[in-house]
Amino acid sequence: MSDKPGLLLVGELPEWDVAALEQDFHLFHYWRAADKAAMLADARDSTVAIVTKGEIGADAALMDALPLTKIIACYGVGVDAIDLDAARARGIPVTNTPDVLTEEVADFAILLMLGAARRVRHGDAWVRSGDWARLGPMPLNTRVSGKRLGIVGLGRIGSAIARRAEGFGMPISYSARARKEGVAHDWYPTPAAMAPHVDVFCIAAAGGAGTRGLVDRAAIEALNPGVIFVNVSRGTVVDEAALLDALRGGRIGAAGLDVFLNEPNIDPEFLTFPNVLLQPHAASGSFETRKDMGRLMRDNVGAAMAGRPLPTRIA
Ligand code: 8YV
Repeated sequence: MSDKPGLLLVGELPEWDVAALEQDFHLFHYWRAADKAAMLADARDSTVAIVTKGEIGADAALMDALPLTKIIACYGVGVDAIDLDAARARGIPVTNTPDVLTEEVADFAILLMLGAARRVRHGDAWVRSGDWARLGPMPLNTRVSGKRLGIVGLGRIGSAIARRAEGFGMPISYSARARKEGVAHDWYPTPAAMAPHVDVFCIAAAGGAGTRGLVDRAAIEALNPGVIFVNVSRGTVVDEAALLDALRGGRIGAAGLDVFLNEPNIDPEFLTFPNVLLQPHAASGSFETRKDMGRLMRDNVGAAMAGRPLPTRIA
């Protein structure tokens, strides 16, 4: 038995974070445990920290299985998959990794807009398949610059997307519960109210109970035909059945999707649409950003162990 305190890794982390954590902790790699219950029983009397990821979270049962837990540190900004009420009830602080991924995710939203509208997948396949030489130029696609952009959720990431879109000459509107002080963009109280006024519709709202199904069937049915549809937030924010109906019906011109319900086992129908650019929840996935996220996550864990204030406590 190790004399180091235990730390449960709920999901897989890059080797540099694993190596750094191993200096101070005995790691329980929960994500690769064949017998998860046995691992929790092993970890119970020594584990003082749970490290999880945005898309995986932590539930009350996990917290109860590790009663010495002093922190749940999320490697990611979104804590919607963590049962925050359960953590609060047990006096366990929760931290996340805000700011360090904002610009990266905003870059990715622009990439999805451009990649979907300009049919980047199609162009790549056109070259590789020999269609270029055989058939000539690929079919035409859709411009992004100057088009009207609507952003669902103008938080840190939504605002960073808006800053970039200004460089593309895009008139910007946003939907949010309340108008944001000092923001000149057009405001709509709901995605459905905004939908008819935009050509590019981009979801950047935080996930969680408060935004579940926020982009509802009414919003999807109110989209302009040919709209470019992008989601870099959470699959839960969208009525996915309505989105699939709109894709099937040809109402959406192109979509760039990084997030889905039931990741990574997404609805296979998404694979059937040639005008959808699919990504595996990868918006924050550059070396640089993941290193920054890991550092911030570890700073939070270190602070919890030392009894110092937590740098980015969210609950
Ligand atoms: C993931 C994310 O956490 O920050 C978030 O909320 O969803 C992502 O950055 C990332 O994939 C790490 O697992």
